[in-house]
Order: sequence, then structure tokens, then C-alpha cells
Amino acid sequence: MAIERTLILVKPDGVKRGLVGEVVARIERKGFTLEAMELRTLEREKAEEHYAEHADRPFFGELVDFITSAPLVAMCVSGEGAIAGMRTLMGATNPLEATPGSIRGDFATQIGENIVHGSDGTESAQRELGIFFPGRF
Ligand code: IDP
Ligand code: MG
Repeated sequence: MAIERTLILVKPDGVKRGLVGEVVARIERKGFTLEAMELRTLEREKAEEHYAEHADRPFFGELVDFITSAPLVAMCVSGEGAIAGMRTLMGATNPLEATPGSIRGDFATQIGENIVHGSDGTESAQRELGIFFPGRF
């Protein structure tokens, strides 16, 4: 398994609920490396670019409204198999189906407010890191 980089977000719900430390602790305890971390409020244009794959879905407007509504924490996380590994730490998209012990399984009940984002493949990781940390990774 290769060393990979992935984009992780603590979404506005996670920041509001004071879960940034909890998420970072789990990433570090697992053995992944934090390469960059920034608290910011996302511009609408960047949010639409980030979620472009969902542009035709009925929940797209709400998704963009929500992700731009308050500050989020963006991170570049690296390590052996970090892309799939972080998806496992995060748990399933629907928190009611996420395994207890995962971030979503432990802290969320609603699909629209599921605490974290993590890239789902090598191409999306590259693309998304370019949106949040242009020219850095
Ligand atoms: P992921 O975050 O696990 O990769 P995606 O399918 O890429 O899941 O969806 C992006 C985000 O959009 C999810 O994290 C979730 O917050 C939201 N979302 C996905 N499906 C729905 C839905 O059916 N209703 C409302 N929000 C949704
Ligand atoms: Mg996704």
C-alpha cells in the first residue's frame, strides 16, 4: 500500500459542536500525519466546485448552503492507505448506518450533518486538495 494524501474536512456542524479536537485526535491516534490544517469559511464558488459531482442531486443547494454557512476545518492527511483508511475512520455517509466507533457512527444522526468529509479516491483527493490548498500538494 502506498503513501497517500487525502482531503479531510471537519464540516461546520463538527466545528460548532466542538469536535475538531476529537477528529484530529482520532486521525493522529490511528497513525496518519497532519500535513496542513486551516479554519476557514468556504466561498460558495469553491463549495460548488468541491461538490461538483453532486450538482444534479436534489440536495445540492442545501449541501452548498450548509458547507458555506460557518467555518470548517480543512486538513491534508497522509499515510499508508490514507484515503480508504480515513473513509473507514469516518464511517458510512448515513450516520445511522455508520459503525459505532467511527466518527459518524459515534457523533451524528443526520446525513446532511455528518461531521466530516474525506476524499473517496486518488483522483478526487488530488482535485480536492487543489481546491483547498492550491499549489501545495
Ligand atoms: P460522502 O461524504 O460519504 O463521500 P457523498 O455521497 O459524496 O458522501 O455525499 C456528500 C455529502 O452530501 C454527504 O457527506 C452528506 O452530508 C450529503 N448527502 C449525501 N446524500 C444525501 C442525501 O440523500 N440527502 C442529504 N444530504 C446528502
Ligand atoms: Mg463523497
